[in-house]
Amino acid sequence: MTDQAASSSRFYLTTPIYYVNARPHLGHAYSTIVCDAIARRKRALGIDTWFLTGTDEHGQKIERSAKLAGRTPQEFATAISGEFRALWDQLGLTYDDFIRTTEERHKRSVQHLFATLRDRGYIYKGSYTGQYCVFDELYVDGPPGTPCPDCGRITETVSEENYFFKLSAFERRLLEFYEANPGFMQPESTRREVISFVRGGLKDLSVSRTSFSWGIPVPGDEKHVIYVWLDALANYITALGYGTENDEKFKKYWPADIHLIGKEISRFHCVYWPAFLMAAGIEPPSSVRANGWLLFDQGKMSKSRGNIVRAETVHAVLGADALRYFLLREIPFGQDGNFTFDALVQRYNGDLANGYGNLVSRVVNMVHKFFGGVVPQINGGYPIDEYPDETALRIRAGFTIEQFAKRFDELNFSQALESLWIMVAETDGYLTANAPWKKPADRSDADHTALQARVLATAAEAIRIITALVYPVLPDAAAKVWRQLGQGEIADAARASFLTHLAWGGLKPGTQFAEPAPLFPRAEKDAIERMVQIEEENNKSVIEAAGGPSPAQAEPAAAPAPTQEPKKKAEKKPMEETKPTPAPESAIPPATTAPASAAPAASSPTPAEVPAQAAAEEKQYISIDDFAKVELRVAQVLVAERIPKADKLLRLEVDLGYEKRQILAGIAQYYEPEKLIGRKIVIVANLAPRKMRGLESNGMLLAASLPPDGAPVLAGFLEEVPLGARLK
Ligand code: ME8
Repeated sequence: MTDQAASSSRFYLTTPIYYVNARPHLGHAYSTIVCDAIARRKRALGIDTWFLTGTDEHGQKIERSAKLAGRTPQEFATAISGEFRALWDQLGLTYDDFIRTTEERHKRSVQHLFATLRDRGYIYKGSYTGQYCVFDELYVDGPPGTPCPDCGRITETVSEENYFFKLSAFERRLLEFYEANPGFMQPESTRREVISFVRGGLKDLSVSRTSFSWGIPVPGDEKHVIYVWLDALANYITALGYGTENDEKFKKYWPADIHLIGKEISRFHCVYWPAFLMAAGIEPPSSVRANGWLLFDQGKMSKSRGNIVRAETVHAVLGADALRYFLLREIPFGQDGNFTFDALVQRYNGDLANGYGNLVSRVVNMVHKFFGGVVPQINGGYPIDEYPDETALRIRAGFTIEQFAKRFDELNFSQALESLWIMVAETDGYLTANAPWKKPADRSDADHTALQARVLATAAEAIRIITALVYPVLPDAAAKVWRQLGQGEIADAARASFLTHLAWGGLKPGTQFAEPAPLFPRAEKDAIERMVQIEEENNKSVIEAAGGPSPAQAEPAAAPAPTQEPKKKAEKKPMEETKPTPAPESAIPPATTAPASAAPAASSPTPAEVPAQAAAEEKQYISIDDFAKVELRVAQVLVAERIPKADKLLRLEVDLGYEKRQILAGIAQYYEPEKLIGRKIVIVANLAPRKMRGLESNGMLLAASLPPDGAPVLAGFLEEVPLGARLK
């Protein structure tokens, strides 16, 4: 984007649409906040801006999460989607539209896209047998048991009749497109990765599924549902009314200027999406920009790792602006960045409370004290030569306006803010050097008043410029300062495109200041403790609502094993001392906190009931020797099949490394047999053999049991483990 886009009259930007399998966390907030800051600046530059966000609600992953939570997929999706939207509203994010992929407008438009692709000869029917990662909703090349290249989880075997998209036909066109549009993908690491993926050769892509039904039916062949990524990516045009009579927005805003995404979904956005669009005869987006990962305790913040922090927590203690400032200032956009409460509070106190906030308060208070709150006229009276800093400040302002714009528009937010804070520091230094609060004995009263007028009017003007520039990042604080400076509502100024004519000299003498009001009260030592405590309590309530802690239930039917995340030993973080057991990925809020539209399943225990049940069960301890009698070992599923006339049982053949066994397991209602093949599980290896339905079972597998109906979730491992390894 940068200059070109900034000078065009319309701007369309999007966030990823978030999966509704878990509640929003700071990682989701990060991408959405970045978009909000961009959108605010564009609008204040007089650019007709459309900012889209939403939720991705179809697919196997959501279907399974809903089942585990004892809800219908629609109920489940509505509850979590409502949480995303409520959070964006709480944080004051100014999205123009929020799309849900379960909405009729989206479904119709996706079906139109599918039909268009088929009519244009890019979709054909075939059959797919291969591996699939449910967690990433990704087709993976390789034999059964192959781990997903993105998340490392063991893939499932899928064998289905599918519709295929002729992705292979786009290899050359995509490479030519990347070449002709060097700004299409950023950062550079993403660009290189995507190009090498395409150069490696593209196979046709399966774009429908038949083994489950939670999706948009293929038009004319309703036993197929459309592949969730085709469904999801299409949101960027369906929300604009593509393929409907009401497509003015599509005509006006497409192609998107920026699809802002997390780096892990670059392939979908830089390969599949432009190929789908080219095939449909639609122009690809202008750019895809990938943010890096927000890390916490050295790992990617994600619910399945149990290392999340919620935006609500920071909002409750320090406010939304503090969170926005930290994310944009601390993390160079495109790189991974650590989130720590320590660093957050340090930035808050250093840059906001003691920096900008203190500067504003000093100047506004002095204008009140010395000039009755009215901006004084700067008039001769006191020789300007003695205050060369004043000229320097004016030059600094001009330079900052330019540099901030350039850096911000390149999405280099961190350096943009760094340059702005140089101006904060210089304005502070200018005040201190001229000390308008102190009259030296050898200065006349008239000279001193002239100095005060000059220095305070100059500093206030510098603050006005800083505030206008920082508005997209600190909208709440900027609104307060704008009022204090007697400038009225900053939102009105933004609507009147105030950033297009931002220049030194806008603060007129005679302007009446409003009363000073605190901006960023200093965060005391307990701020960190309070945030940690809020997180702890939240996690506790999520776990209780889900039926008690159960570490093995991170997400449905997938052995969690993220491989590409840093494995460094985590430093001792404030969260660590008290970090609770990770809440399940599928955990959704108790009905009391869910939107009214999401009725709880009738049989779900209420949050109050669950702990009560637990307390009722009397604690019975076993000794370590008792535990040692149970031989728990790692095994891999080689064969899995249903048993005739036993609808709950599966027959498994598992490999313990040193021997193979047959085990019967009552999980047939929850796991498709073919999807278990290749998975590593945990079994009780020394359980006495017993016969069921005429077959001998030599062991028992371990699974968490979820309320309300005891749905099992198989235990698994994050790291690679050899077969037969003993659990102790
Ligand atoms: O991938 N650090 O949805 P999702 C930075 N539905 N950003 C993070 C993050 C972290 N730790 N965690 C999440 C999907 N994000 C699909 C997208 S789009 C057509 C479909 C942000 O719920 C980041 O933007 O897994 C990432 O790409 C997105 O949330 C993933 O959200």
